[in-house]
Amino acid sequence: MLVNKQKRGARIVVIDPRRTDTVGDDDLFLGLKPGTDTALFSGLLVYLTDNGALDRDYIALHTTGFDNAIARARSIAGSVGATALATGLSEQDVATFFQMFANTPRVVTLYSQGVNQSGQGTDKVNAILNCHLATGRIGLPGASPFSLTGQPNAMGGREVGGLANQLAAHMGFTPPDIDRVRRFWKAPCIATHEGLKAVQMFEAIARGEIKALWVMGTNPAVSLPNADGVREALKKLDLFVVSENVISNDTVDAGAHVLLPAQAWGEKSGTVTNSERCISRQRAFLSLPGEAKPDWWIMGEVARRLGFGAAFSFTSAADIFREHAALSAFENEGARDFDIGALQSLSDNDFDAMAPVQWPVRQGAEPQARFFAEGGFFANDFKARFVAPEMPALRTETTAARPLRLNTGRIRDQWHTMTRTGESPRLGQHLPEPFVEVHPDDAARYGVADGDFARVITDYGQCTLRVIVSERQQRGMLFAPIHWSEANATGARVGSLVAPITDPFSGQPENKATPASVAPYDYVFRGFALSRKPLGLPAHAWVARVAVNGGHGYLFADNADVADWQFWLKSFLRDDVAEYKDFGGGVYRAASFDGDRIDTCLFIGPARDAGDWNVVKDLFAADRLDHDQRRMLLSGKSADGLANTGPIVCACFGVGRNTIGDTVAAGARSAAEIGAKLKAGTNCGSCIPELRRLIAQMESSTAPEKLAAAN
Ligand SMILES: Nc1nc2c(c(=O)[nH]1)N[C@H]1C(S)=C(S)[C@@H](COP(=O)(O)OP(=O)(O)OC[C@H]3O[C@@H](n4cnc5c(=O)[nH]c(N)nc54)[C@H](O)[C@@H]3O)O[C@H]1N2
Ligand SMILES: Nc1nc2c(c(=O)[nH]1)N[C@H]1C(S)=C(S)[C@@H](COP(=O)(O)OP(=O)(O)OC[C@H]3O[C@@H](n4cnc5c(=O)[nH]c(N)nc54)[C@H](O)[C@@H]3O)O[C@H]1N2
Ligand SMILES: [Mo]
Repeated sequence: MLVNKQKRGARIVVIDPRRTDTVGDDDLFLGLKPGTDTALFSGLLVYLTDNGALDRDYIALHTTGFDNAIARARSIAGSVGATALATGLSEQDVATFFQMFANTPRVVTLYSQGVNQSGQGTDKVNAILNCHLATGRIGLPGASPFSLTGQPNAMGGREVGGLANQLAAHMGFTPPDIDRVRRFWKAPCIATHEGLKAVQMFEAIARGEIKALWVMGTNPAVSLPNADGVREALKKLDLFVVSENVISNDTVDAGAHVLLPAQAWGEKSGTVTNSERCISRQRAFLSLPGEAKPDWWIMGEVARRLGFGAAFSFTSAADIFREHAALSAFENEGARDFDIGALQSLSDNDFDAMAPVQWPVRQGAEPQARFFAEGGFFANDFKARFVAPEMPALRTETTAARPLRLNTGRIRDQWHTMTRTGESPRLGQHLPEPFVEVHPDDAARYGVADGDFARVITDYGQCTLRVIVSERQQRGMLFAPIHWSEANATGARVGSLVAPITDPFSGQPENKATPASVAPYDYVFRGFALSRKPLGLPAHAWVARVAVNGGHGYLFADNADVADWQFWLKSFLRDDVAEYKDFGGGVYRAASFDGDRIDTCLFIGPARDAGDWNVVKDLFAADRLDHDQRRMLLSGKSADGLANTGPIVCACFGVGRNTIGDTVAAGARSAAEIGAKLKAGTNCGSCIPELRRLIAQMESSTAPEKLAAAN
């Protein structure tokens, strides 16, 4: 995206209630009210219609339903002014966006969970698609709607039918599809109707209607809405099986009866499909740990024991792929887009050597790089349907008791429930603790302060999170990342806050707009512990576990007596503990050594003065401390007087905020200049937006004369 902007002058419009790192300096940022995308794109459709920007031929030849769609769009947002009112944007920004879209033939609309995870996600998508269909901007180079799938193999999951409302190979639950798959699989008892989608499935488990569950490759006790309810539901199962890479996570710990060890990414062999329909071989490059087996092998063994051995006689990933390819072509005749029939007879060697290939790969047909530019939609009449969306409205109201809306999502350096990324010391450096972002006005109004703790409460649960006060947050909204769980923090499982309201078609939960309140939560003491072995911290403390080099890290906060911590430490560390205590001042620091290196250390102090986590963490990682370092350790400061680098911004090269600040003070004025001096941002580049932000912050907070002096 950045290259496209720099090299080809692409202009970027970011539509998000929150100003994220995706927003660059000269981009148009549309900080709309949550859930109002349908109004924005309805207003756009009206504008395109009234300003001669429609592709009338495309509409006539390749679509149906335009008249209804435009009539509905007019009633939702019939003008620039009405759009501004409905979305909370300024008329000028709305008009700029509409003109840009109308005047730019090559426009791609990328969307993901801000659109999908909503009680009206399907309508939001339809409103976007309507604008692209109406302008014929679909399936052309640089002109198309583009749903960004999240999971690395989300497309592959759809191809094999990994959804409650699909059979395999893009077939649904229509009678002809059911019959076709039944015959191909010789499966007389095949399911004949859609299953329950995730949220409804767990509601059915809670009602006792589902007795057995097999969870594979997901951590629903963390990631589903009303996650406390999900955890309770799991306890009701007669049979609860989990296939996992990890021995413990919140779902396993909810009482799995059987835990099956699955091979992880890098250990297993198969294929994955990217968003542009490209199937690539994924080859194992790690040796197999312990008893781990591929998920497909585990399923095959279970099927065999249930008496279905003949249907599951696969001996390799290649066997499965050949059957999958054959089903995709079975009675297809061009009716289904997903057809890789030409690959159904690959030998084992050909499968191993398979180069990435874009589907369809039909037998005897030319490859097809693009779909839909000249119609040919997969419907009986080959036409796309305009769908008139419902009037946009969130399904919940804020109230005096829940005056804010909780938005949830991701952060740069963690993946989902952290079962893998949570083990990486490098990734743990950027944002090590679970947090909630609050607008400055809301922070003042509800009495919460940057760096302190707050309780976020909804009708479903409550969490205790560190507060980040930020102008990038919209007034009236909170944002909390989804990554932390019971397994790595205390009371920070954000899924427990989220309302289980879903879209009627997709089943996607409205994860980004739950009514919530926020209130300060005071902790008298802050601290951290580092140890070579995992520690069980006292239950009264709030704790976030952080991956560190050389052992295990814990950031904590507490209200118990400092002396209790000494007592706790001495319960497992007996000899040779160096201590500094000032119980009256609320300070306790202790360290034990194993030869020349730290074995365990504990730092606790009032408010934010426990010692410098970044400095002590580095000392802990060292194999040996010299005399000065050892002497200075309990001061919690760096022995060589080196400035603390601050929280890490560039995870690739471990460059901290303070170091970057010094470089900016010394004259660096762009991310490239910082990169040249410190290497920060020169590898993966994902910290470049943050580098730019730091420069902008420092420029606005530094008086011009001071800047001049620094130059
Ligand atoms: N680092 C990292 N990357 C990931 C993942 C990860 O866990 N970590 N997960 C992957 C997966 S599976 C997925 S699905 C993708 C998700 O990728 P995204 O969808 O980009 O991720 P989210 O953080 O959920 O961000 C959604 C954005 O939508 C905004 N939003 C909230 N409400 C609305 C609304 O009403 N309208 C609009 N227009 N925007 C709104 C939020 O403020 C947020 O910035 O990320 C993938 N990439
Ligand atoms: N509030 C809120 N909730 C959300 C979201 C949000 O934005 N807000 N986003 C939603 C989205 S888009 C997503 S994708 C989900 C993600 O939520 P989950 O899918 O629940 O999260 P992961 O941490 O990816 O869980 C994957 C699990 O599978 C295990 N695993 C990894 N590889 C393998 C394998 O090869 N085999 C097996 N058997 N197990 C494996 C991992 O250890 C991990 O425990 O969260 C959803 N929940
Ligand atoms: Mo996702």
